[in-house]
Amino acid sequence: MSRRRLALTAVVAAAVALGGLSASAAGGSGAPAVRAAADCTWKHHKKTVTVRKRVGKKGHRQFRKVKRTKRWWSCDPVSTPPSTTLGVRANEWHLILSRGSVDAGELKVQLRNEGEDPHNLHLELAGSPSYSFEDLDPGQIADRTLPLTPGTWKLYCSLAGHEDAGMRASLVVN
Ligand SMILES: [Cu+2]
Repeated sequence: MSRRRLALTAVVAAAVALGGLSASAAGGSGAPAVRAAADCTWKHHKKTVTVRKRVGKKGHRQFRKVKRTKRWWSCDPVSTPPSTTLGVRANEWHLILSRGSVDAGELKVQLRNEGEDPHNLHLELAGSPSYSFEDLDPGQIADRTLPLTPGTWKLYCSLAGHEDAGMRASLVVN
C-alpha cells in the first residue's frame, strides 16, 4: 500500500468514525440533544441535493450524479410581536380590556362605549401622570396614544357610581 493510499484510508476511517458519532448524538428523529440556552424553536430541514460521485478507476475517471437527502436542524429565535394596542369596551357596568398586559411605551388605546349611558376612561398609576378620555356617548369611539410606564395601572370610569358598579380594570404594563 502506497503512502498516499494509507493517508487516504486514514481520512476515510476518520470520516466514518465522525459520521457514526454525529449520527448517535443526533439521536435519530428528535431535535438535537444539546439545546441553545436562548429562546428559540427547533426546526427540522430536509433538502434533496445532487452530488457528483466519482466512479471508475484511475485514468478512467467518471462522475455519476447521485441524489442525496441533506438533513439539518436550525434554531430560529422566537419572535413575539410587541403589544402596542389596547381596546377598552365600556358598558353597564364593565370595562373589558382586549388584553391584560402590554409592553411599556407608546400604547394606542381605543375606547368604545358599547353601553346605553355615557362613559369615560381614566388611567392611573402611582407616581406617574394620569390620562383620561372624555365622556363618550353610546356608540362613540375615541383613540389616544399614551406613553405608559411599567406598573399595574388602574383603569376606571369616573362618572358617579360607575366605578363602584364595576367599571374598573387592571392593566399590567411590562
Ligand atoms: Cu361609566
